[in-house]
Parts: sequence; C-alpha cells; structure tokens
Amino acid sequence: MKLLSSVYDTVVNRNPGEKEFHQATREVLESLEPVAKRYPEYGKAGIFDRIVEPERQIIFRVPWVDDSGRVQVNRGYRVQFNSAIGPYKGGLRFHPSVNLGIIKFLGFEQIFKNALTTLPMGGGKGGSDFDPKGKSDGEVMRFCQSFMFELARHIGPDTDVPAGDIGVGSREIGYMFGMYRKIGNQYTGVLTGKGLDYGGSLVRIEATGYGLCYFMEEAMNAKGKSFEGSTVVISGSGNVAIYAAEKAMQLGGKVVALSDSNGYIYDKDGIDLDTIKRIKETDRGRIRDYMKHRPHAEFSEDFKGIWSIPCDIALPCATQNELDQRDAEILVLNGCFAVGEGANMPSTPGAVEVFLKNRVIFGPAKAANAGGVATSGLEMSQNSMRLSWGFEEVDTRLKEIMRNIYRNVSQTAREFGNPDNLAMGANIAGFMKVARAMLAQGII
Ligand code: NDP
Ligand code: 2IT
Repeated sequence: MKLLSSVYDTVVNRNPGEKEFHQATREVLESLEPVAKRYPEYGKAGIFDRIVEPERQIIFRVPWVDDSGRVQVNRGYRVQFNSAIGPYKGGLRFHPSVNLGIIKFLGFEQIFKNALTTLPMGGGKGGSDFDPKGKSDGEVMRFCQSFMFELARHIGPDTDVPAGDIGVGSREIGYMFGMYRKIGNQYTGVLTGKGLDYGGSLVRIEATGYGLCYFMEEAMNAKGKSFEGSTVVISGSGNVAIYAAEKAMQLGGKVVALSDSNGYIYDKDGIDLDTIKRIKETDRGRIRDYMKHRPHAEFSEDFKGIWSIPCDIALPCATQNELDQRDAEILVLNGCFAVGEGANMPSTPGAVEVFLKNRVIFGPAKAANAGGVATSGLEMSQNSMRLSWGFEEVDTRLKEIMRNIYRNVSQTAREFGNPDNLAMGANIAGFMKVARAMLAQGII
C-alpha cells in the first residue's frame, strides 16, 4: 500500500487490538490503491478516511435472568457503519467470541456487500457475546427481549434494519420482533428473516446458500466448469451451509462433508441432507449425531481437517479465518478448482493469495454471500408494499441479483487490469457506489 497506508495506520492506532477489523480494512484498502490513484477527488474529499470510521457505535448492557433465577449480564453491540446509500442493514451475531472488533469487521464488509446487491441498503452489524447453545427457549427469549429493549431505541424500518447471523435464526428474530412491536406499538418491517406468518419473505432462509451457488455457478461457467458432477466440501452446518448444500446438490454436485465447531463428517456417497436438517434445524443437535443415522460415514473431531478431503469445489460457510494458507495449499494440491465464501472473511489473506496464484476460481464473501442480505432487501420491499411474493418470484429475483453481481464484479476486475481477481473487483465495485454517494452528499 502506498497512497492509503496512512488510512490503514490510523485504523490500527485508533482501534487497538481489533485484529479482525484491521484485517478487513487492510484487504479492502489494498484493493483500492488503483482507485485512489485514478480518482484523486475521493482522497481530497476524505472518502477513505471517513469510510473506515463507523458513523455510530452503540454498546450496551444486556441483563437477563436464567432458569435457576440467577442474573446474567451480556454485552450488546450495534455498529452503524455507513448510511450513504440507504438505512443501515446487517445481521446480529450471538456467539461467545463476539467483541467490538468482530462486529466492526462485519459492519465494514457489509457496506460493500450491500452496495453490490444494487438495493438501497447501508452497512451495519450487531450482536452479543451471549451463547444460545445449551440455553432453554425461555432463556433465549428473555435474553432477546432484554437485548431488544435497548436496541429498539436505535433502529427502525427507515433507520436501521437488523437480521440474523451466527446464532440468530428465526427463533431469535421472532422474540426480538415481538418485543420491538410491543415497545413501539407499531407494526413495521424493522427486522428481516421474520417468520412467514408475520411479514417474512419466502426464500430468505435459503437465500445465502442458494445465492452462493448461483454466484459460483456463474463464475465457474465462465471458465467452463460447473457444479454438475463435482465433489463439494462445505464447512459449517448452520443456515448458510445447509442451503448451500441443498442448491449444490440440485445443480448436480455431490456434497461429501459438513462440519460444526466440534468436528466434521465425511460421507463419500454424498451427505443425506434430510438427516442433517433434522439434526440441526429440528433437534438443535451436533454434527456427530449424523453417525447414528449413517454409521458408514466418518466423523473426525478436527474441525479444520475438513479441508484435507479431496474435492473440486470448497465452500467455507462457518466463520472468519477458518481456512488458512496451509489449508489452501492442501485444497490446491488435491485439485480443488473453485472456492466460494459463504461465511464472512473465512479465508485468511495467505489462503486468498494461494488461491489467486493457482488460478482457483475464487468467489469473495462480499459478492458470493450477498444473496442473504439481498433477499432481506426484497423482504423490506414486500413489507413496504404490504404484500408477499411467491417462492418462484423471489428466487428468480435472487438469481438475477447474483448474476448481476458476478457481471459487475468481473467487469470491474477486468477494467482494473486484473480479470481473474474477483476479490479486487468486489471491493472496487462496492466501494465506488458508496464513494459516489458520499461525494455527492458532502462532508457529513
Ligand atoms: P449459524 O449459526 O446458522 O451456523 C454457523 C455454523 O458455523 C455452525 O455450524 C457453527 O458450528 C459453525 N461455527 C460458528 N462459529 C464457529 C467457530 N468459531 N468455529 C467453528 N465453527 C463455527 O450461522 P450462519 O450459517 O447464518 O452463518 C455462517 C457464516 O455465514 C457466518 O460467517 C455469517 O457471518 C455468514 N453469513 C450469514 C448470512 C445469513 O444470512 N445467515 C449471510 C451472509 C453471511 P457450532 O454450531 O458448533 O457453533
Ligand atoms: O452477513 C450478512 O450479510 C448477513 N448476516 C445477512 C444480513 C441481512 O441483513 O440479511
């Protein structure tokens, strides 16, 4: 980095210890060097300095009472990063690892991802260090109500519209929506990912995983490849992973492995997805429970070992930095020709370098997993219009959006002299839209 190194230095000095945030800003700023050179007006207007600083950061106490009557205290966050092109939009993550740096990295990435969808959504992210795992429904409800009691004063359908992420699915969204409605005495689409009976959109549950496969199919077709007849390895077994697996199979791929934080399963005949859905969605169980139903499969406790399974296509769909340089080298050695990021920032910078050097078709998170938030945008539209579209209609729109994202990102990569670098294309294309809006709106 030359032109933008001082912007990065400020990020590091101003946000000490927030290593994931440093990593995410560095990766974007490195891609933006040619933009800073070509468009000096952005530098003059302080766009780079402003875009790395959240518009607002909210941190709050979340007290709740557990089933044994003990008072528990968690920490809640909402980082409202950028609203130049629309209301803040982005998920809520409930996981014990959550801290300000993680929420900031996610919020920062969300700005560019949302811009790529072409829908009018700014970037934001929130969450808590609360761990829903092992909690009763009552405990989860009381936590969600307490969390929303504070968050409600900062959000709104035209201000900030949260959704799910790790640890936040339709159960949690339901409890939070109920509390928001009670506090505000208003029925608005303030959250997305709602249940179908109260304002949710068809395809939102499937959207991130399906969108990932639509994006990767486009990218692969451009290189004469496809899911058809390919062996696919997918990490995670949550919302994104399950529906990535479903669509990969529908497109003719064979999914042989899935994981959770306790290990991975390998079923060389192809994973039985109905069994996975029952274990994960209905029973809230663990991936090793798959062995009870399919004893011929293999289970390993080493979560990261999943990348040593030979495959054509790898889809990391669990969490940040889950795939490092060594894993990338093993994937390449085993003949993997495409990697699509369903999770946010799952590949370390070293891993991305290995993929690009070896001409692996690499779908970066900001583009490849944008289908979830895009369908959230479609949920917002339906809520505003007070109607709901059918499955086919939403799915067709999602497919079209992912195709357009691919076209935009690859065209931008080409324009900036690096046609196979979709990560660079995504960072530049997402940035340009927000930068133009910020420039037009003055120094605010
Ligand atoms: P879920 O909570 O439904 O599932 C998360 C999965 O990842 C689980 O299998 C979980 O295992 C695993 N996982 C989470 N954290 C870790 C960790 N630290 N180490 C190992 N495994 C871990 O979340 P989602 O499927 O919604 O989210 C997955 C990824 O996709 C995240 O990076 C999220 O930011 C991203 N994403 C989600 C979107 C959405 O619409 N939901 C949209 C775009 C991106 P375990 O159960 O053991 O914790
Ligand atoms: O990372 C993401 O894009 C999400 N978790 C989905 C956000 C949303 O608002 O649907």
